[in-house]
Amino acid sequence: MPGARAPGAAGTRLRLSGDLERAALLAVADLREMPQRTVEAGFACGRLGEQRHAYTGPLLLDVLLAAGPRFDPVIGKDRVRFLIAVTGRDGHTAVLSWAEIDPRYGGGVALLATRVDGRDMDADGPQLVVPGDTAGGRYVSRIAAIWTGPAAAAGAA
Ligand SMILES: Nc1nc2c(c(=O)[nH]1)N[C@H]1C(S)=C(S)[C@@H](COP(=O)(O)O)O[C@H]1N2
Ligand SMILES: [Mo]
Repeated sequence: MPGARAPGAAGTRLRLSGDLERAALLAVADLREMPQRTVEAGFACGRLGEQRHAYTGPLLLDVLLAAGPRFDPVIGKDRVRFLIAVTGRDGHTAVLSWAEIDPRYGGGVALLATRVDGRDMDADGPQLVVPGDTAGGRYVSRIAAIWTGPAAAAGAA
């Protein structure tokens, strides 16, 4: 999956790292090869007013599972240690928990959008879309990096 893209796409690849079997550099085109979901979602934005768009992309959960998170797949509670941090090119970072998007726990939807209202985002990089959020803070645009790993790696006991 990583490494196959044209040189022009290199600048918009996101770095997927953390406690994973297969860390990856992913272009928007790589994300588009995964099963896509379209959701309508919106958030209140101080600067732009109410935003509402149709976002298309793979589930964040599927992207992370494809990278092989190193929790015990059999012991269901082992995964609740995991955090997910999504960072934009400008450094803006939003955190989710693994349980929040795992169907056995919160089951929330989170997408890595590759299209907004039908427009490809290859040049900008993907955007995190959390349809359950009514505020804009976690709709991280121009994603540069995603890290997932246990809370202990982030300094928690
Ligand atoms: N990369 C990045 N994405 C971001 C933000 C940001 O500062 N950086 N701000 C968030 C917030 S708070 C809102 S309301 C929306 C719209 O913010 P904007 O004014 O930066 O477009 O983008 C979200 N995504
Ligand atoms: Mo915002």
